[in-house]
Amino acid sequence: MTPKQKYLFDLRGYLHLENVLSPEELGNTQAAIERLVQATSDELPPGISRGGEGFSNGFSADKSLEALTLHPATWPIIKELTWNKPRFNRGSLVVNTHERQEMTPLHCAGEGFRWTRRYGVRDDQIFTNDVVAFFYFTDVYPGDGGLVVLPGSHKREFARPENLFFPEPDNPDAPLHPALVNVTPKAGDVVIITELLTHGVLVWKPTDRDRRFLILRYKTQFFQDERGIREVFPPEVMERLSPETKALAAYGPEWEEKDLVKQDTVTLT
Ligand SMILES: O=C(O)CCC(=O)C(=O)O
Ligand SMILES: [Fe+2]
Repeated sequence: MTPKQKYLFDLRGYLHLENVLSPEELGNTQAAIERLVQATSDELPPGISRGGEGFSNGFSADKSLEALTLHPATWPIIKELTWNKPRFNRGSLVVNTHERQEMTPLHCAGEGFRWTRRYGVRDDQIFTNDVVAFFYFTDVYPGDGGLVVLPGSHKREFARPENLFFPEPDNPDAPLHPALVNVTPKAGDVVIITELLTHGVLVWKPTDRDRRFLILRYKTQFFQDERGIREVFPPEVMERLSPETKALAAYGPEWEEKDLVKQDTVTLT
């Protein structure tokens, strides 16, 4: 990270990177997503299912999407934040439409299991064991809705008073609390957060456009959640992943560095 990125990520708990995808990357990923959206349930690649608002394991639908797990713009940041011990553990594709009328309430990692999810700084290095990269394929404009964050909340020390920020949770037209920021990425942008950051999702207002983005989640390679070590990708998904993605998704001990991490740029084979 540049000194400016480091300062802002530490201060606010998120980074908004603009124009990360090249026109070619954007075109290929948008086309792959459109194919998924148009597919009948029988036509979906094995291991991908429609659920909620999007596609579980959607990152594995096409190599253009899978390659984003190791994108040259985010890879150095993911490595840096996890102290060179990253493990990719989830990749859902979201298609957020006007049809869903309730907001996703503010939430963050660490509210229940406070001590397993960490954010901290030591020797000038930021560390977090819960990183999320949101890759956007459509534009978000102010007033559309979508992601809201509470900058700085990844360092909170007290429980958030209920209803402080959304006294009228069912009113989509209520003004946004001034402490909250509605992040408005454009197609090709990436937002990186530590999941320790308090965030939520406003109702998507446009009726003629949806919000399409990929959620790529990273932990440390030795992180175990409350349910212990689990294989997250079903075998039919694992089967079609490139060796580099499999290596990225692999567990490993705290004292070992993956070969992949030694590479500045990784190309899927
Ligand atoms: O829909 C969004 O922008 C955020 C979803 C979310 O809260 C998450 O993936 O952790
Ligand atoms: Fe979240």
